[in-house]
Amino acid sequence: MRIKEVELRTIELPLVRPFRTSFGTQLNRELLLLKVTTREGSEGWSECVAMSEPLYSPEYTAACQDVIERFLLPKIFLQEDVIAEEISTVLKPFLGHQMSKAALETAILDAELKLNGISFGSYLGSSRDLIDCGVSVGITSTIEDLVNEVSIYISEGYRRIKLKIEPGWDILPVRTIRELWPDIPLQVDANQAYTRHDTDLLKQLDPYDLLLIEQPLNEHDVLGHAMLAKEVATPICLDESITSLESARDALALKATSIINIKPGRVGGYLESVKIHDLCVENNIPVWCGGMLETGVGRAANVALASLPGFTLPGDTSASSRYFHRDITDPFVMVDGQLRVPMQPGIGVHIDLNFIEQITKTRKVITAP
Ligand code: NPG
Repeated sequence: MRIKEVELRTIELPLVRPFRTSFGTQLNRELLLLKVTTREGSEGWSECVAMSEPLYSPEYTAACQDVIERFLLPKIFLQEDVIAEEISTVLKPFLGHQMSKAALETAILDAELKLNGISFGSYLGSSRDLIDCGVSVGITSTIEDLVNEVSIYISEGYRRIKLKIEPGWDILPVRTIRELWPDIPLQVDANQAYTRHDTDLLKQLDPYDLLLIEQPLNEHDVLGHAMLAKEVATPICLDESITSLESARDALALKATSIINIKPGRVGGYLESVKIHDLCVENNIPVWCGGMLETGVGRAANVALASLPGFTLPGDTSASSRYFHRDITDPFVMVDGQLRVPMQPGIGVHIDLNFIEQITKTRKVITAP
């Protein structure tokens, strides 16, 4: 393919309710949306999952736009023939910036698959039409608010609940939810809020039959996770620490993680995600698909990824209504706790351009030389 132009837009959507994690509170979702138009007449869409501030990872929306415009796109424009599977190699000289690279690769892959009439799911290796949905529940002001929110999700049919935790908001919320719903698959996510000194505290989660504790320690403390994993009975699952196939391989070798959360943005794209999936399948390590408060554009591709055979645990792949009053695509509607994998070519969803126009903060079109 030859690229004709790339449109970079920042959009902002209010969240249906504030989402508090150990690193901050989100009221809105600001994100960068990419549209790649090719000379062959195909259009590819993606969203860059970085947040507006570098709190979850070092990347943030404005920096992503900058690195895409300043370094990544000029490099891609030099390619005679742009092929999605070659993008990560082409961009390898630029260090880091996984979310920016993932966004570009995904938009190009979407354009390519649309041109060839292939859906994301079949291209990635989907093994089912429906995926199980989990939901991630933020830290609330009171236990009562938490119970109310979890009750809503359970009545909507979510098949797994994930509670955000931090020091001071851990044992009590977990005990409360477990006592009220003894059978619901339950897990927790600390987003790096604890240290190696908190081992005894984290051991106190063991009686509550959790599926996993996600990223309790700093992303760089892979050894600390391996040490912790020997002490606690609940499986440790890494998120922020896994930024590539190599880091996944190392974390598994160290026994720092026994389950992996695969987030395509965090690891540089869907192709790298499939490689991590394959590595985990070879090693009998369950994986699940993480979420970054995506709109329907990112969700479509995530749902396709989550339908690969190694994704044996429900992901943070919730219905559009969990996040937004109105989505920028046809909404993802959950039926009986499941979402349907889009079957149309590419990401396979209809994009609501009128609505996108209404929520656009900035728009820039970069034309290939
Ligand atoms: O359902 O998309 C979702 C949110 C899932 O909890 C979730 N994401 O640390 O995994 C995380 C967390 C997150 C949200 C991280 C926003 C960064 C930004």
